[in-house]
Amino acid sequence: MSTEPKRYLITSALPYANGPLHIGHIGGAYLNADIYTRYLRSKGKEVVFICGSDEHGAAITLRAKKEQKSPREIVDFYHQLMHQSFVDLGISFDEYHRTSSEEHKAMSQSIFLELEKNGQFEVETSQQYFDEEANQFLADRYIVGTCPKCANDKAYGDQCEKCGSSLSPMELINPHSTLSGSKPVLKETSHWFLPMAHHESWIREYIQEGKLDGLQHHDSKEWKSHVVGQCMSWIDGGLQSRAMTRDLDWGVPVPLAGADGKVLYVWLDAPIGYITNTKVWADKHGKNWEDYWKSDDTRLIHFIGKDNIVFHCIIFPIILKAHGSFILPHNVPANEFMNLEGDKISTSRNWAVWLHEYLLDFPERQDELRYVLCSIMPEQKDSEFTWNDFKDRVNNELADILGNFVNRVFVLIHKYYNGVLPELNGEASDAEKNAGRDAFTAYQAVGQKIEDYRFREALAEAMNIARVGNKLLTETEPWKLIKTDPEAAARILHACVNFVADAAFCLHPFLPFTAEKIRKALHIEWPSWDHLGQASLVGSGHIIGDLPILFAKITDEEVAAQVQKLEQSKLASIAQNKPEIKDPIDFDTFQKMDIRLVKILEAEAVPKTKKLLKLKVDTGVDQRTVVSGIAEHYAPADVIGKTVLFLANLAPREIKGIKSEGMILMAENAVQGLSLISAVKEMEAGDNVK
Ligand code: B3M
Ligand code: ZN
Repeated sequence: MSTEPKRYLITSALPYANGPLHIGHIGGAYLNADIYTRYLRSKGKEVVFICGSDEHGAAITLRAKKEQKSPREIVDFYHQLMHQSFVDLGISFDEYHRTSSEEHKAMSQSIFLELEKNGQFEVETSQQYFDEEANQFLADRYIVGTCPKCANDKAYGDQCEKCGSSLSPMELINPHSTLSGSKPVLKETSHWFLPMAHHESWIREYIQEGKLDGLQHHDSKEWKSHVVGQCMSWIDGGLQSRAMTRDLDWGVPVPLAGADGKVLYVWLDAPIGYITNTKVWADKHGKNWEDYWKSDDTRLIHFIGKDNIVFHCIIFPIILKAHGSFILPHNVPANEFMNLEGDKISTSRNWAVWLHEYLLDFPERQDELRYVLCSIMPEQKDSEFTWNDFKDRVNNELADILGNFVNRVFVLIHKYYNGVLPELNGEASDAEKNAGRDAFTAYQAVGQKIEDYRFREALAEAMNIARVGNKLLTETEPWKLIKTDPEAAARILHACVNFVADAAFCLHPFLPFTAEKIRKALHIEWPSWDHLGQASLVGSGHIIGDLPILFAKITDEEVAAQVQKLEQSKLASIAQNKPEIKDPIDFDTFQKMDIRLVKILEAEAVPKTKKLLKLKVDTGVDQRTVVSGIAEHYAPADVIGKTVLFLANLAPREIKGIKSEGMILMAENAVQGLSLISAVKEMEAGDNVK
């Protein structure tokens, strides 16, 4: 369906109201959607941009429990914080509502009832874990046990975060409730299941071929390959029935008799939030929400992160189609993940750059963050944010290329023409013609790249307009020509002020604050996107104003302060997240371990490995070889001569072809990494530890 739609409905994933927003969220599903929407608005399209807080599910109740607050207090706090941060960053939602609202309860219940009426659910009775002390059924996340795949003893009922396996609570070994710590019992409960397998054939065609009901719906080649790939492997793995209700006391109540204590599954209610929030917006603006959700000439696009792909490409479309009257997404341009300073962003470990903190630490510098996050957006693969890179991009690109160009042009026009744009006379030189052509090519590319969801390249093209202008100034030196060939100087500065306007215009979806400053200083209005290039934005006789400072450089001190803040948060999280004491063992088991001090006699790196050192140690009774994974923390020379803790009777293992007898014992945390352990008094190799 490549025909022009009548209107666009753009959504960004509804963030859970269980914590603040971080840069990974922004680069994943909000900044790209905002750029896309601002671009469409500038083309004069009818577009509505919808988001809101996702306020249900175990994500919320778990947070509430941790903070000893009610779920309501949690969502009220984070809804407000997130909404304000979005506004402050210039993410231009038309509506930001919430799923704990009355409007949403009404919308999601009515959709549930319609599905129920259409016979789309199968009610199944099954055994589920129940906590007798807390007197409630346990959501998957409330059950912890040992992972059957990797033996991690802190695996959750839905997933093991250590090995990444997705699990069901029944698979956990030795499950216990996180509410009371007790061992849960199995108890019978009924739920409304969506039999997804019934929908397999059309959903496969929809994803793989872009067809719906035999008609071309979208071009699946326009979908990102990682999105299609993830969906197909899910479909190929067999679509399982999924419960659309839960036994929980926080959520949208199931609107049926006999369903007391049951709520809608959060992944049923949350995407319906897009619909509710569209209706909330439409009601405020005298529009009909159904035009946006039930009319084939609407183009629906979901911006999300890769962890939400199957929900938006498979489960929600099945719900929409099963309901009968809704349209399906035209595209779901999911992004991958953004890492931070060499590590995964993690809310629980507090390893993140929090948006509200950035906005406080760098007031009025939203566009700097928008610029960098767009430049490193994880469109096709995971990417990484570092503060040094942030500094380099702001200083070397925003300040030195864009800021410098705009500033030079304003200074020269004020200096030579008192701010009044000169007349055009004489024949343009090749340099001028080339610059005009290059700028035109660049701004045509910006729009095309945005439409292709290639926001990094689109931004680079927009910046190229400033590069073209800088190059023209450097090549032609109008400050010299002003004496020898004033007509040429006038033409060049005339062209350059228009490059400033064009660059600012093309950058406005990306850098709305900066573009607005430039627009105001130029005393112009923006054209429609499609009119750009047809006529100059700034003509002879036009008077320009004063330019405020666009970008201040990021200093080394600012970078150091941010890096230090991250390190401190890591320290604090280490203090909070000490490993729990393991299950008891008896004294005999302990006695079986031969722990002693050994002296390291020799050490060398194991070739072709990064982590391993081959050590020769003196155990007091023999000398032996042991391979130890400490090479990233200790150089060979640093360990020779040290007397350290050792487990001597670990069964020998072969590591990289070397027979390793025993194990050097080490302390570990996330800041120091690994540390050898020595005795407090002067002791000797072979001394027993008990
Ligand atoms: N709240 C998951 C997330 O924040 C979920 C998205 C809902 S979109 C309808 O990653
Ligand atoms: Zn595991």
